[in-house]
Amino acid sequence: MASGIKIVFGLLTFVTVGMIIGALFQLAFIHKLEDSYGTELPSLKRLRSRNDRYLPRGVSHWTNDRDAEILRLGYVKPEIVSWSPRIIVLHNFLSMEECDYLRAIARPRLQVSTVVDAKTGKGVKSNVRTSSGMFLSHEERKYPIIQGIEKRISVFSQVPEENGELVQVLRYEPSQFYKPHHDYFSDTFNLRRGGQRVATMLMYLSDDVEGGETYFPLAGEGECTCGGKIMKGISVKPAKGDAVLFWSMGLDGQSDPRSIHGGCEVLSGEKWSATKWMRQRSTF
Ligand code: PD2
Ligand code: ZN
Repeated sequence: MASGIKIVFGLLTFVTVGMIIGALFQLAFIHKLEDSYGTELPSLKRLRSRNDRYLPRGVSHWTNDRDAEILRLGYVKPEIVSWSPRIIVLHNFLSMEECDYLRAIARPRLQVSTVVDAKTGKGVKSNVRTSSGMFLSHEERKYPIIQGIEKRISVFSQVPEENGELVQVLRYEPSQFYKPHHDYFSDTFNLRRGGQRVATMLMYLSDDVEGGETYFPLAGEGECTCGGKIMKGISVKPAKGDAVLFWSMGLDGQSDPRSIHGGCEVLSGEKWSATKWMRQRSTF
């Protein structure tokens, strides 16, 4: 009888110890998995290691978080609007602070806007465009906040920073507009330094504007609104922080006449925008 009890006890002890050892092994296995994947799913880890072949060993895309901050990764949302002409809207491209900053430094220096005279290449006043504007200076280009914006423009457009002209800030009051035009030059004077304009990043700095859309009459097949009117083409509504990037050159390397665009009449509120034109070569 006593030996029967001993056998049962022995078996119970064996099973219990076995279960404890099994549980410890399982815990160790889970720990090992967590350590090797971090918090990522296995599929994400595989994807990351595939991308990491472009980086030196041991360097992560996210090691330098300052880059992610400058580029506003995770905030900027691209929306392709048209392939020909090439137009893409980058939602949340600028922070609210960046918009307010650009408006604040521009406001005291605004002057009646001009257009480029095709014969002389000089800026002249015209009823083609009735806004006020100013250009940031070379000195202001060195300010960290401006450098951040310029870097973001160059990364999203893949046009080097040095190919960019100085940023122009514009203000449109009610009834003001910019008639449809091409951003590429028709004169030879302006081609001398930097070559032709290839792309434009147009950033919206204010909200609560009625009208003031950026209008592309030769884009798309449908209709859109422009300054309260229904028109053929595509228009982009100004929304504070959004930007529209469009290309003045087609994939054939030629100036694209379909890139013709304008700023529709502002019906109410104030529209503020900032333009960065990008050239074929360095403008320095
Ligand atoms: O500010 C605008 O909406 C606008 C529209 C068309 C600006 C430009 N063109 C430009 O600066 O080229
Ligand atoms: Zn333009």
